[in-house]
Amino acid sequence: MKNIVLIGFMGTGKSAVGRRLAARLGRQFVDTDEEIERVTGRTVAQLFAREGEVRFRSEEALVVKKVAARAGLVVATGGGAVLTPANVETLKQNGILIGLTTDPEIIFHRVRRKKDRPLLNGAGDLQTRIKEMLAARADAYGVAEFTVDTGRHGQEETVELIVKYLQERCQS
Ligand code: SKM
Repeated sequence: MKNIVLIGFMGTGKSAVGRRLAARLGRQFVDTDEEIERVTGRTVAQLFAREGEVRFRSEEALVVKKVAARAGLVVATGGGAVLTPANVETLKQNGILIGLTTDPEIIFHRVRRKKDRPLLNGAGDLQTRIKEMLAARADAYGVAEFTVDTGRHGQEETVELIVKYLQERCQS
């Protein structure tokens, strides 16, 4: 059984939807950011601050390989995991890539008070930063074979849309 892999920008709801989707399908849920924190004993923010993004990305690549070696999981990936083509290849080998997206304004409202997203905590206007990052990453998130806008659909509805897509995919 293939993994179901959620990809998309920070604040699109990958972890919350992933947890609900896993419960709905009776599958195990893995969040790659949480797994990195478990393995390294550091928070994502600490890893970025103390050891830099390069170290974080190498831990992320290791976790991606580990989850892809397992089957039947629902996986929520970190927002930048699919920026590395090798991660995409690895995740696709045994996984169905599902995208979550929404408008920059909605993302801004969801993430503005969070302090655990180092790439959003830099200098400058947060809304502009989100817009620029989303535009720069559009192609990377385009690898998803099915995408849901979580600004238009609530979490339960998003789960049901994904389940329906998976059922139809299975039948075709
Ligand atoms: O994986 C974390 C980390 O903060 C980097 C990131 C990104 O590049 O979009 C998203 C988060 O999930």
